[in-house]
Amino acid sequence: MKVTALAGEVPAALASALAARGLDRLHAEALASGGAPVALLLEPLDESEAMALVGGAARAGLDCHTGDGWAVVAGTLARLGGLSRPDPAAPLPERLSLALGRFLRDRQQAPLAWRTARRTIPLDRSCVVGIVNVTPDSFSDGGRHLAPADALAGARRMREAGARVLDVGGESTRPGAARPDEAEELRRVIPVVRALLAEVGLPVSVDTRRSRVAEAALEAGAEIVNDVSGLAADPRMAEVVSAGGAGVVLMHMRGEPQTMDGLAVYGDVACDVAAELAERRDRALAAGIAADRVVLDPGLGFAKAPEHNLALLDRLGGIVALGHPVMVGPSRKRFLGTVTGRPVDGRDAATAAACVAARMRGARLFRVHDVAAAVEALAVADAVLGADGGGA
Ligand code: PMM
Repeated sequence: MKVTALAGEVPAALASALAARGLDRLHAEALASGGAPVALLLEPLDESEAMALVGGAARAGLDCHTGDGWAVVAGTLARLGGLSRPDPAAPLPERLSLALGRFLRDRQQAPLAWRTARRTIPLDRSCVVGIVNVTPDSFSDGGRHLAPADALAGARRMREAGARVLDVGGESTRPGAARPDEAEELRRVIPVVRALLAEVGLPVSVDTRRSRVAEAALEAGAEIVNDVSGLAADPRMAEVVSAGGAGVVLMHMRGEPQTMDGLAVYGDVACDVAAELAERRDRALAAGIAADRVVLDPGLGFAKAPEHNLALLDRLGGIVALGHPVMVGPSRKRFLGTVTGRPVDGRDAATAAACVAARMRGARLFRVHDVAAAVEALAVADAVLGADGGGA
C-alpha cells in the first residue's frame, strides 16, 4: 500500500486527488471543503459552556482543550459543522451555538467581489491599489505627487502597470505626523480626485479620517472610503459612507497616528486585531453599511511593532474568516526594513514578497507604491493558487 500526504492547501489538494480519480469537479470540491482544517479559540466561556463544549467536541470527533475561561477546538470544517448542528439529546448553550453558527456563516461567505458606489470590483484575482499620496510629508513618497499634474502622471503609470484602484490621501499618517486642517486636506485631495477621474479612468478611493473630505470626494466621483481609523475618528463617517453607498476599507489601528506607537501592546496580536476589527465591522453594519461593501485591513505599521506585522501576515486567516475581502498595505514599511536592512526607497521587492505572503494567506487587495513589482509577483501567486482548479 502507498500512503500519499495530500499536503499544502488541504481542500485544493483533496479536490484534485478526488477529481483525478473520476469524481466530477463540483462534487470533489464539495467533499474536499469539509476537509479544511479549522482551529478555533473561544473566549470568554463560563464553566457550563466549557463543559458542554468538551462533550460536544468529543461526540463530533474534534480535539478540545480548555483552560480558565477559554477553549480551543480543532479538527475539520465538516466536524465543526457537526458540533454546531442542534443535538436535542445534548443541546449546546445558546451563546455558544450562536457564536459557532456565526463563525461558520461568515467563513462560508468568502466574497469574490467588492461593491462600491459605482461598480462591483471582481476579486477572483489579486487587486492592486496604487497609492497617490498628495502630502508633503508621507514617509516614503511625501511631496512626490503634491501637484495634480504630478499625481496624474504617477497614476497613469500605475494604470499601465496594472493597478485596478487608485487611493488618494491628503494626510500623512506616519507615526507622529502633524495633521493638516480640514480645509487644507480638502484643498489637497479634491482637485486630484477630479483630475484622476477625468484623465485616468480607474475607480478612486479616498484615504481620509474626515467625513467632510470623504463626502466631498464621493460627490466628486470617488467610490471608496479608506479610513485608517476604521470609522472611529469621525462620528459622521459611517453615515457618509452608508448614504453614499461607498465601498469602505476598515483598517485596524489603536489611538491616533501621534500616539499609536505606545499602544502596540498585545496579548496575542492576531486574535486581538481580528477581534477589534470584528467590532469595527459590527458597528459599520449597525450603521447601515452593507456587508458586501466592507473590506478589512490589519493596519500593518499602525500600532504594531515589527514582529506584530509579521505575525499578522502569517495569521491573516483569522481576519479572512470574518467573511470580507482583506486588504494589506505593507508598502515600504519599517518592518520590511527590519527584515531586509533596506532603506525606504529600496523596499519594493520586499513589498512584493509581503504581498505574495498575504495572498497565500487569503488577502485579495494590496495597497502599494510600486504597482509594477506587486502586479507581477501577484500574477505568479494567483497562477499558483489557481493551478489546482479552486484556488484560495
Ligand atoms: N497605510 C498607510 C496609509 N493608509 N490604508 C490602508 N487601508 N492600509 C494601510 O496599510 C495604510 C493605509 C500608510 O502608508 P503611506 O504613508 O505610504 O500611505
